[in-house]
Amino acid sequence: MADSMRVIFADIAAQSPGGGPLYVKLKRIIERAVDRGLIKSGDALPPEREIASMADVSRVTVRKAVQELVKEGLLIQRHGSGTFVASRVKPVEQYLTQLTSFTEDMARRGMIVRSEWLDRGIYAPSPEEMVALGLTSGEKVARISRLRVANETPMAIERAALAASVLPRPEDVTTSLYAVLAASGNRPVRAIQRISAAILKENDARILEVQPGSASLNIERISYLESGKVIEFTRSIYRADAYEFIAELRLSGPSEQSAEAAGAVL
Ligand code: 16G
Repeated sequence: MADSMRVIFADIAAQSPGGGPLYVKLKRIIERAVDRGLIKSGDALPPEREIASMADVSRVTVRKAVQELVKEGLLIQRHGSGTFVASRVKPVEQYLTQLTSFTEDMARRGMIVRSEWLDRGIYAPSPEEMVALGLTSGEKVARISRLRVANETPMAIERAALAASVLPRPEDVTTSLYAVLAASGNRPVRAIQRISAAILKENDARILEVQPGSASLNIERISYLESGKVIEFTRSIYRADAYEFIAELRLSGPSEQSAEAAGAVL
């Protein structure tokens, strides 16, 4: 790794001929190395002083190039652990028409799914959970919070809450929550989703391996059983660069009729 880094950063003048500030040349060299896969997603960049010595430029030049690339999202900085190549993803296109689970969505695309547990247990519900899930006082809530990863790219943080009576043992969820719910006849058949834009704070950005301040799509899903009973209240934080939500829109019945009527008048 050290040798390949030396090759990448050696002789900036020869690798990036022409005029222009040195930091721009250094920036281009890092971009090219990432494009060619010489430095991969998740790889750490050598410390600033090492790059400065390999490239024979000042540390100020290195800092400026790195800062620009952090701003552009190619690199991320983690306090205390250094600078890394951000994980780059081709956005997943998600149609807002069917009630599917993360496992199903990703499997359909041939992606390999895994989750990292952030929290799992039975708790006293928050007032918001009590209202959303229609819990009575004394009832407990099962919470499962996971980082959802597809093809080794962190995609979303999902914090699901269900009545403890529905999911008495949260540890039963090993891969798919919806598979566990289906096994007990509690798989939701309908859901309402609210999607809003937000900016990632330090902690969630670190978990999702993006720079703090990056955009996210925050989704709140309330899912229902056929009977109308609420089964799941989930708040998710999706990386905005990893998802595109697509909805098909159609002219609705009444306006279609009024459009026809307008046509008749004309
Ligand atoms: C989806 C749902 C989430 C649900 C999860 C179950 C959205 C925004 N959220 O990610 O509410 O809990 O699927 O996935 O689509 P699983 O069955 O793979 O655990």
